[in-house]
Amino acid sequence: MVLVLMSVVLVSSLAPSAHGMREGSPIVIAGALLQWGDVLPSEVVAFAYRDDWHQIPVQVDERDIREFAQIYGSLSDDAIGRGGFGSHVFEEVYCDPDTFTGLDSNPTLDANDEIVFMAHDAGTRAETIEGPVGTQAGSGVEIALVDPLSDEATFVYLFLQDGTLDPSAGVSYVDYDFHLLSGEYRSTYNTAGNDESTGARNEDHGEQLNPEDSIIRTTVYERHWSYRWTCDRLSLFGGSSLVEREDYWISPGACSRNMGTFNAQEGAFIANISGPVRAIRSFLGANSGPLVQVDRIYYEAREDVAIYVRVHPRSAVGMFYVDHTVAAIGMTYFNDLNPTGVMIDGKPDRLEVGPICWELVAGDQGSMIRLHEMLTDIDFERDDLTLFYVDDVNTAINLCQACLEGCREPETLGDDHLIGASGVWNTAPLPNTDPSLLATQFLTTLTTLYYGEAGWTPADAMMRQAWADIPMGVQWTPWPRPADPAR
Ligand SMILES: [Ca+2]
Ligand SMILES: [Ca+2]
Ligand SMILES: [Ca+2]
Ligand SMILES: [Ca+2]
Repeated sequence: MVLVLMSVVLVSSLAPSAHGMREGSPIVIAGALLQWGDVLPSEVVAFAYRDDWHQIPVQVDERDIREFAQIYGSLSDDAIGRGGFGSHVFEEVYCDPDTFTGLDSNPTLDANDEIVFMAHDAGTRAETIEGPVGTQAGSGVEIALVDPLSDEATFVYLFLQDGTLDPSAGVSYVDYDFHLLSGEYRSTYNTAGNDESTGARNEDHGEQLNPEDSIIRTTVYERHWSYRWTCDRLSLFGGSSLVEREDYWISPGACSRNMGTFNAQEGAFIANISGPVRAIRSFLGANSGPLVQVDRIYYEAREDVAIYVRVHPRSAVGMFYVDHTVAAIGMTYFNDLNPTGVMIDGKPDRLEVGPICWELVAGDQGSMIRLHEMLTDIDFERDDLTLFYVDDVNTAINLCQACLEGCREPETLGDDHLIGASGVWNTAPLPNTDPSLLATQFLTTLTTLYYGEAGWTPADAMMRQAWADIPMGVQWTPWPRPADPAR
């Protein structure tokens, strides 16, 4: 693939020896922490001190409260214009001027906006009281990152700039090209999920709506999206795609609901944001759960996926699972119940099943870790959660099909195999979690993915599990400190 036409220069910041600095992990700070008064997000710049000041990339993502109906594109006086999904239901979301979500109603850096930089870009404590060139005197804030796992502290300094600096520091860790085949999002996206020939609501097993050719690219991994829910390519270091599908089943082989049916009906994008520190792909709509929300946040070597399950009662929660391509044959699959691993070779394996915390897929092609977490007030039992794992090129499990353009015949997307396919399977019934149906309970599943070089072992997964369990301490103080002696 020729990369010379890329609009930004992707830069790698990763150093193999930087494990103690939580390599690949972001630090996200709420605007509420900073007390600069009315400043614009573009005024914020970040520096690390390593014998001298070095500018590091920083990003501000604005958030605001929105009515879901607005995100679907319904006018306030015409709530049924695009289906009226989520009228009178509000949530704080990422802002995007190119979707119906629109800009933050407060253009300054306000309390719910997020400032993000990478933990491993931090440096030492500044040995000077002179701020960096291009910054406003008296605006400095020292952020101390204290890692309880190592008792080490590293430092990042935020400043307001004078207009001469670029907050990206001239680099980009991730580039997201959201490309809708129909054209501009607001004028062409079929948020109502209507059949384009009849104008009626599309069949749930009907044609896939709103095709895309969207790419997320870093120096470590690349993802390609063909529909709102469908990532049909995930490659590491420019290699072949290793993931054939990331799909949903209510139980293995049950195709009444899957990403094909999600794509066929109503949905909307909340926000598409590209770099320099992270990209955000945030969207809504899973059949009769129009307020089901997915936030996928992409860093250079990590991806955070939050699925806000907002839906009427269902017979089971089900599972999101990952299925690999034949290019993954030869890799090894591990999880915390099966740390010795099994070979991904299309031949069945014997695994301990039960609730799992982490998964690792590693081989010459590179390594992928998935950490699993759940935020909920539903009383799930430990036995409700189990492992789904199938490695079988001749699987007897029914694989779902979807209607592509024109819907002549439903087709199996990708291949006919389950290759090292796995996921966290929640077999418990799901109570009402849809706020538009006056739900009183909630469920959010969180998955943190790390991508890296060949040869990661369970120790690499356990270290990242520890990072998730014991967050980095973040302390801040004005800089230079008033008590600092003049030197
Ligand atoms: Ca805001
Ligand atoms: Ca704002
Ligand atoms: Ca096997
Ligand atoms: Ca497959």
